[in-house]
Amino acid sequence: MVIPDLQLYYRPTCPFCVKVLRFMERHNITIGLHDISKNPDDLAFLVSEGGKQQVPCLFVDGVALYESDDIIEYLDRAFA
Ligand SMILES: N[C@@H](CCC(=O)N[C@@H](CS)C(=O)NCC(=O)O)C(=O)O
Repeated sequence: MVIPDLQLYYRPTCPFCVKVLRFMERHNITIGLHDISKNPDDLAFLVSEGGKQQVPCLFVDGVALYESDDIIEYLDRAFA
């Protein structure tokens, strides 16, 4: 499987984000990371392209995937 462009938007204080980040760490998964609490441009991008400011949000080739369980399931399949 060709891995598409993957960009994770998150907040370090969000437990759902921490769950996704821990999963990535355990599986040595490295993708683009965007802390929306640090970068207003990232927050603006998340809202304009994703449609809401909920985190975590994984952009898969520019398409927003919300929900931590769905993100983990996607990463699990993509990197298995
Ligand atoms: N069911 C979601 C919950 C995500 C969630 O509640 N995220 C909070 C931060 S911990 C959030 O972004 N709240 C702001 C919002 O929804 O606009 C998941 O598992 O990803």
